[in-house]
Amino acid sequence: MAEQATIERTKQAFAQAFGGEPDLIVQAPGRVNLIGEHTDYNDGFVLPLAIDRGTVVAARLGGSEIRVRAADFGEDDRFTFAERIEDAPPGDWRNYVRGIIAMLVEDEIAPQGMQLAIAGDVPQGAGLSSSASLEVAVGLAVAKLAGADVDMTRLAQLAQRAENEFAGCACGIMDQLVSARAEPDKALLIDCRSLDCKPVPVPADAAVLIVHSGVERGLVDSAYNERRQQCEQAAGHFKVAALRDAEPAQVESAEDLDDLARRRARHVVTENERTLAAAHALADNDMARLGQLMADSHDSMRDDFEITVPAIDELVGILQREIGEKGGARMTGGGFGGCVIALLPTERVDAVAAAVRRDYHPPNGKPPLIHVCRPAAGAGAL
Ligand code: GAF
Repeated sequence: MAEQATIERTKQAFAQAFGGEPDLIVQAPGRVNLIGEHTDYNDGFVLPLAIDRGTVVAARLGGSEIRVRAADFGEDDRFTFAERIEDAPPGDWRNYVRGIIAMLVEDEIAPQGMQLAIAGDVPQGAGLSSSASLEVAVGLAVAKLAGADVDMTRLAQLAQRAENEFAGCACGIMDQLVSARAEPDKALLIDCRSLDCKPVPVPADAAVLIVHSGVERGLVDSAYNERRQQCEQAAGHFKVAALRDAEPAQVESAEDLDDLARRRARHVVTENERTLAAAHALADNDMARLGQLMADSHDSMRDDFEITVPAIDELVGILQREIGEKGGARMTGGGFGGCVIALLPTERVDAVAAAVRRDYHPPNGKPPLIHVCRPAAGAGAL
């Protein structure tokens, strides 16, 4: 859920760019992942939640083309889908918008003419899924303009394809699905094979603490795509459809597997087990167990999947030391920078945040950005 100021900014941008009032306004949140990293594209399990930051889209039917104003960049786009919708240069925000609209056109859910104004408040490059929230928000706005009663899981799948085909990242379904289907005060245990989503209550006295490491994620799609390929090769080695189907013992005992492939596979199969165990621990309010699982997850990302960086390892160490057995901390998201998530008792937040400000010195030389929230709602009309 985006902030009120972002909603106001979107309305103003709409009035400036197109005049008058929109027909509808929708929002879709960014996300943070409690546990289950790089498991989604292995058909495995993830446990993310929506944050209180998102993307807002104000939309109106009309005209013969699609006109878009991106308030955050002061830039525009306009196109028709009489011909194939082309992608924009790599890294351009237009790819996310064009991508999801192209997918909706393929699904025959898109009006020929419309105006969209967009603004967001998910920090970019932080690994909090600003792009998924943009895709889902635009997709929902366009589907609603078309009068389509689109299923939210289907919308998330289209948004994932937009990211794969237009933005060039071979991402899994987690970010788009949690943005579309999250529930307030709950994390979502997602089975990324069946796409079943099970809400898991986050204890009322717990807070979600997100700390930006000060390491921007930047151009990391190639490293992400490489991990995905390594997982697919390992699945091929075990002759299974996806690493979700491999057993930890099988990974350990395979004789003709090189060290790198074994470590990549070990991360995924053990992370799936940890994610299922973490959902139980969360539901039971067993914060010590959850904290241990989060610590093990971080170690596995550092040693086996090799997606952390030294500054993040240090930040996680500080958080774990301060939180003790009352919660946990780990890197969250695709890796190579971005944010760390901690779950801890609300009453401990101020002391832990003070310790982070005192002891952690981000490599960008700025004070660490710390955000505290509770799990927010998924995408919807405002
Ligand atoms: C990124 C991807 F977009 C997700 O699909 C997921 O794989 C995540 O990295 C790692 O868990 O956010």
